[in-house]
Amino acid sequence: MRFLTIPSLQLAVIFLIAVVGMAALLANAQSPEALSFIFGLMVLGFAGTGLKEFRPGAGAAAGQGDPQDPDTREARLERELATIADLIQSHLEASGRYSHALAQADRNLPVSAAPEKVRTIVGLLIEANEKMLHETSELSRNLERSRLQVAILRSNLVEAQQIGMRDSLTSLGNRRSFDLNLGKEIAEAQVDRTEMCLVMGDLDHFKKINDNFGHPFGDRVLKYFADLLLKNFMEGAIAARIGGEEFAIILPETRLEDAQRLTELIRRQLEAQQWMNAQSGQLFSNITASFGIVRLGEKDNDETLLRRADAMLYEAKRSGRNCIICESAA
Ligand code: GH3
Ligand code: MG
Ligand code: MG
Repeated sequence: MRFLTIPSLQLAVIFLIAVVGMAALLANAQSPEALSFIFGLMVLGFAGTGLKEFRPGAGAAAGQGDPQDPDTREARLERELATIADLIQSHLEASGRYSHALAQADRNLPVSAAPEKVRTIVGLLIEANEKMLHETSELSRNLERSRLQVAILRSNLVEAQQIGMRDSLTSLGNRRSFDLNLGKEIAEAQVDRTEMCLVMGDLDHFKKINDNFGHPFGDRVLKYFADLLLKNFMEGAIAARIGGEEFAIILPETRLEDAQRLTELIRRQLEAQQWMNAQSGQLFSNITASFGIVRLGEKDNDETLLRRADAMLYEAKRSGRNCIICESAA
């Protein structure tokens, strides 16, 4: 077999190198592995924003423990992200080695290369390309595994955050969720110029109830009271347990008269509820609660509104308990 003249041979080999290189790039770009690699980069971006959302500080506040602890969800997520970063780094290094092999082949190709030498160089190039393809598919598998891990860890974190906002006994929002909601609802009501009320309720002589009937019975009363709040306040109301036997209900788009009417329904149902003394089997029905209600003013903020609602509740206790004091009537 005759070979081409020397300048044409050189051109042909350079062309061959370019074709092999392009083929490798195209193979990589069109293969699912390459897409997975790009997807992996997206995962890194997505996970990066996730980290912003789940600041270790916020996680710890939500009861998820010390982020330095190797077993926390944040720590596991960070380890997984570090693995992804390492995988991408190793892929970049492999790409660098591949480019280097191509450049080397180009340099090693003398102007008057013998056919044998050309064949060897092309063989080396094919080998480098195969190695590159193998490493890319390995990377793709590892990235997919990491992507799944990140998705699981992320969903666990969201769940943990939600649990951190809920009171485990009553399933109402806790103090933390109440504080967040109150600021948000006040801002919305002031921008939209809608009415908003805040109700604070506290079970009367609850310490005595615990002392007389035991803590588990007290817990039952707390749950019952929380259910009353959920049943009676309309959709949109945000009820929270903000202390031991203290509750707060944010009522967006609600007039003071309506807030008072609904609270009165709750007060009466609690007062009328029959309970059984587990020891004696006797029925009794004197478990009650006191309430304070305020309406949001133009200049109110969460602190002033809460302070005034607390003052109304205090007034209700002072007035003999089992009653509601509205700010306007105070
Ligand atoms: P007042 O009418 O003035 O509100 O009197 P009170 O006895 O209800 O108020 P006090 O603050 O003296 O007592 C509150 C009690 O609530 C004391 C505490 O043991 C009880 N408590 C707080 N958290 C829980 C809980 O999760 N379960 C039970 N069973 N009791 C709780
Ligand atoms: Mg009380
Ligand atoms: Mg109290």
